[in-house]
Amino acid sequence: MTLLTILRYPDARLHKIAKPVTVFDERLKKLIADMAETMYDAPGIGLAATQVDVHERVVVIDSSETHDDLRVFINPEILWASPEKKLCQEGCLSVPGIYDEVERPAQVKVRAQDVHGKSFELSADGMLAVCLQHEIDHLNGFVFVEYLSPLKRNRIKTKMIKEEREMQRSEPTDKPRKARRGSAR
Ligand code: GNR
Ligand code: NI
Repeated sequence: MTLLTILRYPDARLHKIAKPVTVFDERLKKLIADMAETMYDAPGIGLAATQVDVHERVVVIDSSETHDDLRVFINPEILWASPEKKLCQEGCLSVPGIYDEVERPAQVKVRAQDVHGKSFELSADGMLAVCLQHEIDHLNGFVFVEYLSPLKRNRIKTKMIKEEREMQRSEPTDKPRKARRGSAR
């Protein structure tokens, strides 16, 4: 098992559109296992492959209270979304520390494939419905902050870039400090 690195907004790779999975093999199983481990470790209730820089249509979700109900969605598609909408406070592992309200359809019907390539359909409401839509957005290169106003989004972007810079500064490196001084920061 391997913990994967989660891309942080505003990384351009979060806007890549993921390609459909066509081969259901051991490599896919390993990716799913590593994504699940990364999601539980974070901890989060969902993770899209896009967030770990794998641009394939793979999603893992565990929105259960007990963290023992892993669901895997390969090539997920929204077949139906309810006209009824719901506001939910959302967060994202790619935008750590930021939470804001997003309005989405309250219920969705999704079609996806399992790890073996078998197609299934699922009707979801509550947190699972929110999470499915949030993860499918990731596969389409969309991060939840893009639903917020440009003002909020720009504030978030600036904060994330600043934090990233602070993290780089305090991170240990194999280079002597002297060699790092000249870099552009
Ligand atoms: O862990 C997560 N929590 C969450 C809370 C409200 C709405 C959506 C989510 S998904 C998020 C994990 C994540 O970033 N998935 O892409
Ligand atoms: Ni997310």
